[in-house]
Amino acid sequence: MDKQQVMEWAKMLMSYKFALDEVSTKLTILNEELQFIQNYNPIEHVKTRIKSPEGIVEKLQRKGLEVSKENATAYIRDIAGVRVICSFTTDVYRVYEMIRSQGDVEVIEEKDYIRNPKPNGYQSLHLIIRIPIFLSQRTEHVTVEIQLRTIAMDFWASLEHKIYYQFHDDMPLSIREELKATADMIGMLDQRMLRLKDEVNKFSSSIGEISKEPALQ
Ligand code: 0O2
Repeated sequence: MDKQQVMEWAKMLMSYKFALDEVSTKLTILNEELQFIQNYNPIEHVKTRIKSPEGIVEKLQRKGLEVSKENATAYIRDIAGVRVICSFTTDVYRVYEMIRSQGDVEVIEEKDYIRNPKPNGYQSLHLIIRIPIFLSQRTEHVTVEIQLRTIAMDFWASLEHKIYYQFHDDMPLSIREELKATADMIGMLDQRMLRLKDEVNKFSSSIGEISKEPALQ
């Protein structure tokens, strides 16, 4: 790669970094506003990452595409990635609705692996969005992948990711089955937590207590 190409890749990655900053700010505003008006934060935490140049090259090659900046922007849609971790499944869909309804956010793809988990048990709600970033000379529209999931789903996915990297496609059947069984438990755990939260809220409203603690919404 010559100096000119290195500069072009660096400029491209900078645009993705700005897009991540935009999305992070949007999520912070939503969370802080809800904290202010409802005393409740649907978002536990947010992680962002830019795919490394090696990761982009590897994905292009895996897809059988020539390694170029143009192909990277056209075909790799998770160069900028945001992971939003919520307490409850209801929060995941609430944050999803809030993102979708922002005027400058264009949702170009959705994959609901919560309602339809992957065969290995993986659960998350994935969105590919396009948002504008305003530069000194022009406006660019940049794609960002947003993964929304609960704390429990994140726990499972992190562990599964590590295990997958040890075995790749040669994961022993017993481990695959155990992972699927634990994913089913995660699904049940999330449902029980949701019921528990509803129970707590019903109890709190029945005693009409004005609590200083944040509500479980
Ligand atoms: P990394 O290292 O997290 O970036 P595409 O990205 O469209 O070419 P695909 O499979 O159609 O590929 O996209 P999908 O299903 O939306 O998944 C993309 C990302 O979701 C993955 O990115 C993972 O982060 C996560 N993911 C998907 N399936 C699984 C899974 O079974 N287990 C875990 N732990 N994570 C998963 P990358 O680029 O594969 O990896």
